[in-house]
Amino acid sequence: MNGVKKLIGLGLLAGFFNVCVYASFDQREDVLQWLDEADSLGFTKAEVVNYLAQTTAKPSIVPILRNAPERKLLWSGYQQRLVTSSRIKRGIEFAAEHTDQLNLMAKTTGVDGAIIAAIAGIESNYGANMGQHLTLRVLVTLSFDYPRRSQFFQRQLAEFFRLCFSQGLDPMLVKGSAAGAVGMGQFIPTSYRDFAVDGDGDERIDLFHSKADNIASIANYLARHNWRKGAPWLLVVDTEVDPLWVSKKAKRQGVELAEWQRRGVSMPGSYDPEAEFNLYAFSTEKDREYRLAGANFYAITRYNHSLWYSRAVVEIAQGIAQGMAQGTAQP
Ligand SMILES: [Ca+2]
Repeated sequence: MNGVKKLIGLGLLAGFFNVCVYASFDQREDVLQWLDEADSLGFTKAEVVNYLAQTTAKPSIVPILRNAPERKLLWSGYQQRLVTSSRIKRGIEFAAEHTDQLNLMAKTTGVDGAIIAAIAGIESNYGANMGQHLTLRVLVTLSFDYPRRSQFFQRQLAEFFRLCFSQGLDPMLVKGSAAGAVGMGQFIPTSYRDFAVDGDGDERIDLFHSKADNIASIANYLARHNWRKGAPWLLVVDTEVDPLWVSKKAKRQGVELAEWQRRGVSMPGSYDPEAEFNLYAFSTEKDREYRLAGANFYAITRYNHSLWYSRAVVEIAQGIAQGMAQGTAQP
């Protein structure tokens, strides 16, 4: 941790003195060694060196990642910030605007349109804010000046070059988040490679310009993480529970619903008794709220491992679904 702090300090100093402490990326041994060992990046190595020569470090990115807000709050504070009426209202508008495609996704992948919309809402405010950081600059900084995650980000960097090459994008111009994620659903480069799909039928996968490609890609991401059509998103538990039953992290394997019921846990509605669920707790200022979550909640946690994030997606989606239902009921 001290090493990282030192690097951040040096980085800030470098920024202050107009970047004279660091050698530029194309001159650094660790960078050149990475490039030497990398499998084909699409571009020639000389081209990659040229891009690296034009890229400066952005040390301020590292603290942005380290201060993820949810570590300091209660669920209720996080909920207040993310699950807002304006986000739900915009989600209803987004769903209305893209009804045909969302319905098509529900039909072909089983993923509910409201869930797709909610993820787009949290990730990028429905595409309005897909990130203003230069992706190459972010990924190079995190690859080589953030030792704790360097392997992860070096994989993303390699994939980013391949992506730009295959999609005909200029690596110097692509923009996204402070963690190198792009598009309406904020896909990191390896997710782009593995899960992004063509939604508008032009045979290109373009998460920078095509809303249809983004919608289809979010749906595909969840489908590929075992989304189950019609299964519940998250069940409210309003009975006493044994705190030992609570899972602290998202888990795929769970306990059959019939067993939960045998333990005296009840919930509104009736569901497949053999489906597996986990119990999660969410703290508010006054108490702890309990929820049972099955396969679909788990699929959302594959998008972002945070239980809070995933519950926020569900609650925004519930608001959107409710709004959509009211909309269609009107003449
Ligand atoms: Ca397309």
